Amino acid sequence: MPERTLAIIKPDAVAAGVVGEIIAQIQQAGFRIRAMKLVRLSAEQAGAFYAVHRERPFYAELVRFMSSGPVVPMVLEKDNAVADFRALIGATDPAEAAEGTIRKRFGRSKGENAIHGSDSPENARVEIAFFFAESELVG
Ligand code: 3AN
Repeated sequence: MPERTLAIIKPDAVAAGVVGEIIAQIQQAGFRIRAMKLVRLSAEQAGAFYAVHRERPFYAELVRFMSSGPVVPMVLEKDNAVADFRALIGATDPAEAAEGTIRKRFGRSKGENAIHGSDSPENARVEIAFFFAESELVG
């Protein structure tokens, strides 16, 4: 069975109006979208999603940013989805991301870097359950 990962198009990219371009790149790279929605996270929800980072110096800024506007979480499916999606999005810092990656194309800074991707299959399962009920996964 193909692997699943969680992607989130972040508030900077939604505000910039590049959701369509990012989805096109994801689909052209061979990922199937199994679930997707537009949501505005509360600070509490953003804080819970990024709880593993709560000791990091950028945590408060990360929570503020991720709750600053709508985001587009989606469940993506493909063989090797977690690693392949991390490659498609590029390094955390857009300045260091490889040419053609989503963060290189659309990210502005380490914080406002356009898109999130799960970093392991285990975290993907937890992150998918954070946003979607099993009944919302289709196709
Ligand atoms: P990635 O999303 O590439 O796995 P992590 O897990 O190190 O990166 O960090 C989680 C999120 O925290 C990043 N996507 C980014 O938005 C934010 N972040 C990471 N480092 C910084 C930083 N130095 N300053 C501001 N935000 C950061």
